[in-house]
Amino acid sequence: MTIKTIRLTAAQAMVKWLSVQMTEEGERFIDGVWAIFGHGNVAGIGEALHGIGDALPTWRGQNEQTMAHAAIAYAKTLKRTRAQAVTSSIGPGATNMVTACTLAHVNRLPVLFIPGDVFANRRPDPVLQQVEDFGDATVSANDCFRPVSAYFDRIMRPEHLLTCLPRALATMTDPAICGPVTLAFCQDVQAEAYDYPEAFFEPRVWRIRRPEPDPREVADLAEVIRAAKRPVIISGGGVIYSQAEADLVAFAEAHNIPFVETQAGKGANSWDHPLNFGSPGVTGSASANALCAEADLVIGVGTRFQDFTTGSWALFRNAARRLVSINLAGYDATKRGSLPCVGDAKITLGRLSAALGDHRAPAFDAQSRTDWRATVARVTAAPEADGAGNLPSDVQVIGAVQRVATERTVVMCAAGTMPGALQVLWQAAAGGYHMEYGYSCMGYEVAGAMGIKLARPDKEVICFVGDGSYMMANSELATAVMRRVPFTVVLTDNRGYGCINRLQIECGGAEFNNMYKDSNVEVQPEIDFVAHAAAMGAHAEKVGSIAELEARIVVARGRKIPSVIVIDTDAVPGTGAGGHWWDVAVPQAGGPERLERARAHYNQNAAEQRTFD
Ligand SMILES: Cc1ncc(C[n+]2csc(CCOP(=O)(O)OP(=O)(O)O)c2C)c(N)n1
Ligand SMILES: [Mg+2]
Repeated sequence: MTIKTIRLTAAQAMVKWLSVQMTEEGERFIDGVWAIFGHGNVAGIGEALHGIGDALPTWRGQNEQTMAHAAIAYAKTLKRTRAQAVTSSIGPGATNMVTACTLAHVNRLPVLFIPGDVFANRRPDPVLQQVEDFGDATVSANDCFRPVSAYFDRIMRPEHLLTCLPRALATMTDPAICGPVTLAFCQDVQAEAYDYPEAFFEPRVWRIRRPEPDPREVADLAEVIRAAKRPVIISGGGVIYSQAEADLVAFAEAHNIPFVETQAGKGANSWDHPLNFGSPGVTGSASANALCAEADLVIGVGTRFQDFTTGSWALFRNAARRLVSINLAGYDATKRGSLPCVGDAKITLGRLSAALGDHRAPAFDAQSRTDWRATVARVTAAPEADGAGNLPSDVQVIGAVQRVATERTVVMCAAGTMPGALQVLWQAAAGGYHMEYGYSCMGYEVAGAMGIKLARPDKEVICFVGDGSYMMANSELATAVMRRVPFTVVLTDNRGYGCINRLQIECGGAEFNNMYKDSNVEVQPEIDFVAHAAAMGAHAEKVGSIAELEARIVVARGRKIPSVIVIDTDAVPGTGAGGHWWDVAVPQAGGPERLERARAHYNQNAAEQRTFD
């Protein structure tokens, strides 16, 4: 039997194969490829991408890390049903992506990383940018991707593609092990010709499966839920990835169990559902935290119980508390001694509900929820004009955006004051919240906003970014300008790393090296963010008041390019409501009295930690 083959370079084979991997909806799973070329990808992958044209589009970014951030935000917005690829040269282009790859890994999001790699044939070694390891000839800079990829491979022969590409897609579309894939592609191999079987390039549909739970685990869960007096549901990001938002509400309603939403899970259901008590944990609402503190049964659904969710395990204080965990990953389902139920959230909630029949948990007090709503209204209210010239707080900025937000609005952020403040205070419409708080990576914001808008052009994307995060990475703004991807950036300038400054104070430290005023500089900077953003072609302006901010966000809706609205804020006030202790290790010896006080506070809270059920 002769097998029909087609002669292609390995790079041509890779892009041809990627272009025919489809979703059930008939779209490419890999939407396109972000690329910055250099040696190690320009001649091989670069030529192949040019050749394939619109069948797998290529987009040029400004920085490998941030173009990967855009890819990550795209996949998160589309609930992991589609992804993008990112390719770089060898060396610094590749290692620039390691942070983004880690971010995707922590958040369990699919991205295909294709860094160029050194020559497999080793003829020209050491090539420009090659790491030379004295003791291990197989080491390259791309080994940095190994611990932060869901699947890592190095393509050292053209025929490796036959096995590694299907594995790559299998990983990215597997809901239990989903994460970034790194295919480090040796540069000589990219250019090498090979006779690939024609059948390899037949279009293939990748279905994202929904694993059934084990009926015995469902029965176990039903039994503990029946016995619980004060159960609470922790609704995590897995609820969104499983598209189980309505199922979660149906379950909560049928069995009279209130729910709280984690950072990754926030916005799965609208804030105003009567059973939605807000967010739990370090940056949680008072109503959610009261519920969690008293709960005798904590039902995690699609959550990995990150420390912000658990208040560093000091939040669930009921001595009789029991943890259960519904999760696709056995790893998460069995965490901390929880009673596991491994399965897809949507399917599992249905099975569990059937097992519970007409069981309803005892009545609970909903007053805390009403009180909390009043608190939110109070702290986010526009400031009274008192003529004193005080700067608005970040929380008042949130209030301004909230008052003009619509059902179309998606707010997003990643690091700084705003993620915590938004988790506590933002009243999210269903699907209106995008927070990268698995890795909380400064510099995700601007590029992430572009990724969200690319995934959902019908949405209004509002990006909150601090002056610090903006300074760290902003240049994809230029990409968004040239690609005509509009979103609104609300840049809160408090002249430094405000949230870390507050953390430093809380931990008993001196104010040091966070705000410019406390840093080793000759002159205090006056960074003109408006001029900076405008120089990249964005619409940029500064507003002097909360009322003006509201008005300018509305006007920005009509633009085809990003709008950057800068507002000076007061760095001192925190959220002023809600919250819970966070374990940040305080020096255990020496120091002035403020350190001693912080230490006493720390020890008191650490005593509340319960790290195993
Ligand atoms: C890449 C990265 N480096 C450092 C940190 C630690 N960090 C978290 S928030 C923050 C300061 C953020 O400052 P800014 O963006 O101005 O926000 P603000 O807190 O002032 O509102 C720092 C340094 C991080 N999360 N990510
Ligand atoms: Mg700041």
